[in-house]
Amino acid sequence: MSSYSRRAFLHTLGAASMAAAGTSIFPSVVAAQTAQYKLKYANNLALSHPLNVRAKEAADAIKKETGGRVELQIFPNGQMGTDTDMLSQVRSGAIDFLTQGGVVLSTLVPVSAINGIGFAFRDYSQVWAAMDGDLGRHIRTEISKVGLVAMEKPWDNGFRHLTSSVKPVQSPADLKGLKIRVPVSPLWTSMFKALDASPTSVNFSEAYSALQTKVVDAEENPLALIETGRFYEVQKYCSMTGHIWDGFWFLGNARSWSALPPDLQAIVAKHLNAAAMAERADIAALSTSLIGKLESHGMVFNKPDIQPFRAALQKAGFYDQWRKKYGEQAWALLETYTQKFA
Ligand code: X2X
Repeated sequence: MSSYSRRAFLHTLGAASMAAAGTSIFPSVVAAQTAQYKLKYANNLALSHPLNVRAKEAADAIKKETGGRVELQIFPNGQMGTDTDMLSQVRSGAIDFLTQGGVVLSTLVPVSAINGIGFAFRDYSQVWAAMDGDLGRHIRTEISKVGLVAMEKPWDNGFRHLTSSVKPVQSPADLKGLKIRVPVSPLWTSMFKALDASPTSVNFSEAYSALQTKVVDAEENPLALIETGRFYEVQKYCSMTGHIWDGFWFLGNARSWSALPPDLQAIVAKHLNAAAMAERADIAALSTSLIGKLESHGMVFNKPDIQPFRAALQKAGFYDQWRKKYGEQAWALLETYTQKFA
């Protein structure tokens, strides 16, 4: 992964120096380089992930429609640091935008993890009804209280599945003592502890090496990330649990956002939200088409019955505990879109 990011970086440098060399010959290149608003956008995903592919399309469309006044500069692949670092940077204004999972953002905005309650959503129709509806609106309001602006449409990360280098997970008993990497988030740790596993919080940029060096034996992520993050190189089994759905909020620093005149804000928001919709379709397609590809890389798939996992969480008091933490109002919003937990 690191040689990949170095290549991407060199490629970027190459493009920049070519543009610089061309400036005296092509004055239009100079114009393109002097955007009035240069907005730095960082994320933790590989360049090949649909999120970066669609973000690049949005950046091009924004540049075009604003006549070069707004330039969205993309820093993918954790180039700006770990998830925790990037969250501080977007709050301080060192970067202007960040896409971050709601469940990770919860270290700052607790309710943003509520969509990650284990086995809450049955399918995407429930997910998008909730996230584009009242639940998403409630979370965005809470996000706005910490100096951040969330674009209206969350992007998809996906339904998460378990991977392991030691054995397939077929029932809750297989999780007992399993050393599993989870993102830095209280909800995740709590859920895997309730399932009797042994979770360790690791930022995404360090997850691959934690698996490679066997600090942990397992991790969990949507298929698009298992593929673009090359986890199949260090993981053998993939158990299709779909235990958590999480998406990415497109977060802006509130000061950077309000520095943009309203007409430019409208253009930026329009293209980012449209890109989110396109990215959702990409992920939905990949969530089935990638199985064959990952099998060809040697991964072995199984599909456990999820009822015993849900029952184990219930029995461990997981749902009751988080219902109390989020409060009745937020919990009721979640249950408007999912089946009831009690
Ligand atoms: O860290 C992860 O596993 C990731 C990339 O899926 C999130 O951002 C939650």
